Amino acid sequence: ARSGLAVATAAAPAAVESKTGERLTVVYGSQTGNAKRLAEQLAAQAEAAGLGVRLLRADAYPTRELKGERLLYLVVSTQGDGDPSDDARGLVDFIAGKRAPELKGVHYAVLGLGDSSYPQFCAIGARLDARLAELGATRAFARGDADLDIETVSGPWLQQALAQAKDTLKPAAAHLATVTPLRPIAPAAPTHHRDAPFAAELIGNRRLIARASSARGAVAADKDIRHIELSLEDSGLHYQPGDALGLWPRNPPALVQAVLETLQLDGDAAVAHAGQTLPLRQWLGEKRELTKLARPFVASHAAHARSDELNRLLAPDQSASLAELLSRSQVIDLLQRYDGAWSAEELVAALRPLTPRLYSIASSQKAVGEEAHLTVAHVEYESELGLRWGAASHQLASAEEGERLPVFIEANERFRLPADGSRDIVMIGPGTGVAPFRGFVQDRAADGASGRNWLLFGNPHFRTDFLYQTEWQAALKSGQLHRLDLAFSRDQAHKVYVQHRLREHGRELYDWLQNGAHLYVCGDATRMAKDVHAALLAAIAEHGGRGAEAAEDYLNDLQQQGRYARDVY
Ligand code: 2AM
Repeated sequence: ARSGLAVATAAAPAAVESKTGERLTVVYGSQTGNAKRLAEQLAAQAEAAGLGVRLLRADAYPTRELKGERLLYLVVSTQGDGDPSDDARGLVDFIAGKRAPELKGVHYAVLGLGDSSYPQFCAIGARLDARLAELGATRAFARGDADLDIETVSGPWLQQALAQAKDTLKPAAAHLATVTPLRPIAPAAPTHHRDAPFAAELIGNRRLIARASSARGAVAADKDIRHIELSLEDSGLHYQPGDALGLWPRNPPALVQAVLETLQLDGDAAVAHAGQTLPLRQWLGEKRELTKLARPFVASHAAHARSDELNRLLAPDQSASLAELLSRSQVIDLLQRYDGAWSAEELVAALRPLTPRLYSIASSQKAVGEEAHLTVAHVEYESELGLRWGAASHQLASAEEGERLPVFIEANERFRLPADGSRDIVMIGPGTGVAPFRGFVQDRAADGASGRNWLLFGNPHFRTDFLYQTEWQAALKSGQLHRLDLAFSRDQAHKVYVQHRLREHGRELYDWLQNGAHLYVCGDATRMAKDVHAALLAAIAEHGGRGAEAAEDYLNDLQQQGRYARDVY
């Protein structure tokens, strides 16, 4: 449940350093909102229990106050390959670094969030946990490492955290003066949220790029990118440009059928699990992850299939091979490749709960009213054993007008247009990363913002992959878009990416930044965002006449000011 609690930001009344003693501090680092949600929940419960609490986003945490903490809880996520969330970067560096103070007398506990299909599962939580102990702080209780089925681990951890806080701290009443109030900003919690989604009607579903059709054997666009429009009418839901839409997907019925057939299980059989009884088909279609594979299921299936090959993959020295398997396989691949018998009950218990998928919203309500638009890459490919899909993207791509889909809004406070419309913005969004920038440009146009808008977009081919081509060209013509630089990677012998365009126009980029521009990056996290980051550093070094370290300081400073924001996945 959403609390109406706001985060004490850097602008909130500063706590008096010497009086942090009888207060609980909850700090979160969150990329997609899960860590934030849990931290808010914990802070609200502690506050309801009469304890003094302050809740801070990691980048608003005054690190000089670390050594004065009595009880500190960190709720932090790990991104893909072992990186912190953008908001926790500074805090993680500080705690890991040489300037971190001795922390004798500080009690703490860490809840890590992550995705066990990556080898560096919950690495940031683990690193902070170990380092705080090294600095002399006392671990109040064991770290939790929550996987995508977050609640399994976060539930007990939060309970323990609350109990520990009650034991350690005196109620706040006697210490009111020392408490930083949690300022409510949202007057009422929205009716619809993650745990109570809105059934939104699909009102538009069109292909954005042409699939190969030409008899002349022209470039084959093997990708199916969709422009999806959903109605939020009567939902009470509102969003800001930069926010994401959460969708509770269901698995493709053909995939559920394939699992049932492979395991020779009856889809109509009633299965009871965790206090709920549903037909197996419904468990698999609506409640369990089938399109993602994680280590725990591989381990269970290794036992069910008595497979030496799978058991070998689970050995510590095989982690690279296991990671490779996890990244290119689904549950069905494992079941089909390694014969093993499962009962319906065991299967439901072993599979992870289905989790919502987030899509950056590609529209502004100032332009589209009670609609939300999405740019969706339909994941569909032929594997050795048959056709495979991504759950949410396949559901969206195959949805017909009039169908209703369970959705909610996930706010993304770190990816916001400048409050001052006269600021310039630079938007770097290759592939479907362009989505939020369509919303940005719509919003600035509706506001009559005077700042300039510069978009850098890239994709394989001009002819087939120029997403929203006519809209961008119209926006250029009408003056809503001021610069458009394109990187079609496969239209020439050598690859051209958005970061190459950044370097080519490094001088202008630097001038824009010096002039107060805000920078945004959206799209692929593992390769693109890292390469773009490096290109930004290089451009700043070259055109700002700075050394590598000074360029890094410059970019860090932009990030601190909220002028370098990323929405990468
Ligand atoms: P490629 O697939 O031709 O290599 C959207 O996916 C676009 O991003 C594609 O044109 C893709 O090019 C490109 N891309 C791939 N790797 C990238 C990287 N490291 N940095 C920037 N763009 C990249």
